[in-house]
Amino acid sequence: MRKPGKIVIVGTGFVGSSTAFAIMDAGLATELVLIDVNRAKAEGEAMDLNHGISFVKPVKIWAGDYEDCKDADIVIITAGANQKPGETRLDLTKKNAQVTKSIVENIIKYTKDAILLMVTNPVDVLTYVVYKVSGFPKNQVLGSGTVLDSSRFRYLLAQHCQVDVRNVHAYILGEHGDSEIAAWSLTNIGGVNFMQECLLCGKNCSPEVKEEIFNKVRNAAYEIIGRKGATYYAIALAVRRIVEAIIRDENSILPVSSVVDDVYGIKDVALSLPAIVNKNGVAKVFDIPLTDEEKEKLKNSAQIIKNVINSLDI
Ligand code: 6V0
Repeated sequence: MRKPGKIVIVGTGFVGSSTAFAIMDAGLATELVLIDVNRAKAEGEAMDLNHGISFVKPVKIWAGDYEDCKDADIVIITAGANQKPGETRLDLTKKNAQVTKSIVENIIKYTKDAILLMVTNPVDVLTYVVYKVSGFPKNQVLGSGTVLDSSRFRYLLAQHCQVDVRNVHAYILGEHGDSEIAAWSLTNIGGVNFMQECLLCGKNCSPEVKEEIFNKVRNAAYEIIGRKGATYYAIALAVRRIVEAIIRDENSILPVSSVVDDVYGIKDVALSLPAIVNKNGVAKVFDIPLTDEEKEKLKNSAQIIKNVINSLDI
């Protein structure tokens, strides 16, 4: 098992600082470096976290610079603008693509070995930008993808069925955004395929109920942003989960975003599919058995991301 290592977080806003807190609390790092263009913000977050250090496993936390990416196991990028009310994730693209490009150019001056984990939105497009700008192998670049969306999906299904969320296995795939798809055919509760028969009530949910659950997943970020201005706790826990899978070499199956090599004809684009995550990053992307309708929706989602990538000057 890899030892808890050095983790760098670039961007210490809501998402970056919540992620730092989650990683610190989980004892996943021995060194945690915070970098932000607003140096005072990174320093303030480091001070605040350090004051709780006596309550967690030993970890050194400091506000650093890109030189600190040397020897890092993982560099997490959460820097950039966030979604404003009414703004789609894709609206953010041009702004955040330039920010991402300059950050990655700085990171790769100091490391060729770190796993680069993208969180900034639109996460699939920017995961691709990280891949292109870094020149790193595909396995070494991933995005948080639909790990968060899948957690929202599992939570809502668990609520609907009144069952422990840990017994619900379900994936949101494709874009982390408006074109994402619910892979209903893969959904199972307690080992029973949800589409055949619900383990709990013995019936099938109507298409209307399923559509309502999926709409709540897809619109979750808009709903939260409309109320509190940003989302950060659940994404921080999703990132912590990905980091854990890497640091502990878990071979966990997570729907992270990565640049895929010909899945249903989809290639040269980053999007989420169930993948094995371990110390090497994305070890394997699964060619999962979807229905024809789900495949078409996945291809559509890939095309939407690709169109945005093609419109960028990177
Ligand atoms: P925020 O609170 O505005 O923080 C962004 C931080 O980035 C600020 O502290 C900035 O100073 C810093 N920053 C900006 N430019 C640079 C730069 N060039 N170098 C270093 N630091 C820089 O935003 P918040 O933390 O709420 O969101 C960050 C990103 O995460 C946004 O793009 C969100 O849309 C995205 N999210 C992604 C999610 C996902 O599931 N992938 C979920 C929630 C938010």
